Amino acid sequence: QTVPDPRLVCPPVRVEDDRTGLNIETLKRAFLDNLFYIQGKFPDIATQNDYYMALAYTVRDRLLKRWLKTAQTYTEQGSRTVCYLSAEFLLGPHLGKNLINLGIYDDVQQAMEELGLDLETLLEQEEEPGLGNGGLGRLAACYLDSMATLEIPSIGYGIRYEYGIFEQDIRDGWQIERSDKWLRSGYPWEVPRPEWSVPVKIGGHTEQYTDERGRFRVRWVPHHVVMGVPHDTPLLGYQVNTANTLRLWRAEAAESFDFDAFNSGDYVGAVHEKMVSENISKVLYPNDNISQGKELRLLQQIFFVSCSLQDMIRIMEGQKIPLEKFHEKFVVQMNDTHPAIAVAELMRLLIDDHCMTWDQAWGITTRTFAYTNHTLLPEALERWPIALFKKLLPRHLELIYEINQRFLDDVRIRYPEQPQMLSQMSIIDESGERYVRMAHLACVGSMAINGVAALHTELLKQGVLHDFYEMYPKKFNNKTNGVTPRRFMVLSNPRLSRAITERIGPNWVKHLDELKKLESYVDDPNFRQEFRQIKFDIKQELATYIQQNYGVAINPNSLFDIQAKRIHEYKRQHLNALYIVTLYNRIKANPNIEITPRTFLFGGKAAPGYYTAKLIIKLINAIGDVVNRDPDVRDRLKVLFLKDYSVKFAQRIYPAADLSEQISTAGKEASGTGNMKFAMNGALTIGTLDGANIEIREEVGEENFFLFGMTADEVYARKAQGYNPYDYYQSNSELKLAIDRIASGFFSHGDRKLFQPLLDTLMHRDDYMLFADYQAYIDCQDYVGQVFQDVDRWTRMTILNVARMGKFSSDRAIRDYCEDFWKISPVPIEIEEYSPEAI
Ligand code: GL7
Repeated sequence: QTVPDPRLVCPPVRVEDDRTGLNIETLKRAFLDNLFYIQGKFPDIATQNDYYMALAYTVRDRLLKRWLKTAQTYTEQGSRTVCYLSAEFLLGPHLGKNLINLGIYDDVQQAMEELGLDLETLLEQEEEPGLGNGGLGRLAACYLDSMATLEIPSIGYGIRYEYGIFEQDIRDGWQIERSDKWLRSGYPWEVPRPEWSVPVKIGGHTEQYTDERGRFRVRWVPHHVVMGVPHDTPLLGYQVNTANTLRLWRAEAAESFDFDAFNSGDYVGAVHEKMVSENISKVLYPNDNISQGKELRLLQQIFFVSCSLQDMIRIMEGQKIPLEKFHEKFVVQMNDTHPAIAVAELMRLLIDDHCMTWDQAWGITTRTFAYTNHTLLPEALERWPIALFKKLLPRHLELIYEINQRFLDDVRIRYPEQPQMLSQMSIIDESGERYVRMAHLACVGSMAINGVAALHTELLKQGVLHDFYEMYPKKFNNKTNGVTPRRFMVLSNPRLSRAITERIGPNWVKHLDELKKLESYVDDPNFRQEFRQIKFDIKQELATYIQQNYGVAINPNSLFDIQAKRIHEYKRQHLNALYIVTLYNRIKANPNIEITPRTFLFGGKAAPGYYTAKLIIKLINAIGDVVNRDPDVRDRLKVLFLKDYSVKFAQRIYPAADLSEQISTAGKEASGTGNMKFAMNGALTIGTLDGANIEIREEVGEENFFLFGMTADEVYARKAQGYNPYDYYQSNSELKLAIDRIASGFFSHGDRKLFQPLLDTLMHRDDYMLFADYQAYIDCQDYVGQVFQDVDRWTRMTILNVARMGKFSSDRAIRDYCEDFWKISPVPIEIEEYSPEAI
């Protein structure tokens, strides 16, 4: 270790220092200072965005000491670290979360007030980095929050997409996509680290050679090289000093490779090459649960995986840990198969670049990786055509062939009498055009394989990964998903959180199981009254927002029935729509019918190329247009599609819900995490026995959950018998009436063709079995309406839901990962000047 020049050693930072101090006066001074020196504005011409930026920098300053200290501690201790590899991180806004985690939310609110500013307005300014599609990307963000809070050394590795998930607008009832410009007004939360850039090879060919020590080696001569530039964001835990790093890679052209063109005078050609390289991190693929198999997507995967693994090797070198200990220093968790190429890339780095033998490299690799599967949907399983692989990753393909050959030798020994096992389990699909099956590569290369809810893990073992389960039963385990209560309760629902803390103290925020203590308040009239009042006030605020932004008046006393998630046929937003049409038909048949007033709210994006999902959005809007205007309906029904659903908007939605729609076809939703966020905020769930719904119901009690529909086994059995949706249509008069009303053009200005594709699919295929579940859903919804009238009963149910959600904290999930196979324990971070309590 070199001794630093004493003149360059930082003086100890004082508590009242403008960059670290946490009292209100210091915060104000720091804020004004940043407004002047960073935004370059006097207050009289500053915009709300300038104020937001000044505040963001004020808060960022207060993270830095913790962040650097965290990294330094890990380096000094050589701490074992989780590397969470994910193509998506759906972070949501940082400012509010950082204020909560630093414990300065109220003080900053007051500081802003004293400056004549409104913290809420400033929080609204933040454009969230929408670097994910839905549940999978948000889960990664919740897990990083929990790892920091639990003081677990971790690095999140991903891609710094210039364009995140598109912005959704609705025009004439249709979804319109607009590009997302999250970097437009500046992004204060990251620090670029160009000095740690790494090269990534693409294309070309391989050559064999014998090295100076007479060893047989392979050299990869790439077609070109792309540079990955790390952009780091500190992620502070809740009331701890730990601030872990999210490291996102941005693609840049390697300087050297355009020189030839440049020197020969083709300046524009050289710049063109640069653009092509930079395309890699340009845009997030906007598909949720669908694999499109595009070349650029494979490039994105190898790009961030290679950068990340090279970065890990650099970190080990910096800490002087020999590379043989890679699997002791790091556990690499693969979030789905998007990073599964890592198995081949680590082999390549260890063998080709670091001269290890095959067996040594394979020993390390298979002790390093763990794979989380997030879906059973066949259209989401990634496979890449061999030809594409060979073109972009010729060396990886060779390595995968070798991995596969050795693996199939094991299969042959294990199943000498069953030759079909070879083709079934092979990493290469040879049934037609040849493909690399990424899930098989992930399974062979990992020490642990997990599903994301109990049912999902069971179905994996019985279904898609059955052969791997037979062969490696000990690798398989379940890790039911969780969500962070810091963002989805404390930040998004401060009033509920305060009411809870007043009763049971503040510890529940870090130990969500303590919510159990609320059960003793379930009959307390004060608490019940307060609980109801909070829900009502939040509903009223949402009603005001809707009035202002959509010009639709909604009744805050009505039942707020909300389905907010990506639009997908398996999630069955159109089943929900069929109930709305059914209610409407009942009103039209009998205008004085007694029904519980309801407001149906939808939110969620459809993949731009998913036509049926877009048609479902149009259908919901079309129904809303008619129902919301029909005088017969009075204020009993309102239907609204809320545009551009995002993490930021979700935080407003969950607290306002009475009823949470979790109505996927059983066996299709791996877990769901919105289901947890709604229930934590006192919504009751109407749901199928799918994903984590099953475990939520187990926890809250079956009497506090509205269950309907077929089980996953019944779904398979019904399909096997030969399912004919048309029979249901003909024999169920309310279903027929609902379908016929849509088909008649009633909701589409007489256009009978508009919804026909959707209706045809339902009547003749109905892959997601809406018709089979229709009656059970209608009955259950009618029952929900009745129970809602019984205010005492409903309140009791909602309190018990909140009280029993402890299991669904992402802290519990992360502890399980740590204990089960990550084998990592907390590393507390000490900061000289303050104790965590003082934060
Ligand atoms: C998903 C599942 O669909 C969802 O049920 C699950 O909660 C989430 C996180 O585990 O992962 N799988 C998937 O491909 N996407 C998901 O949201 C996009």
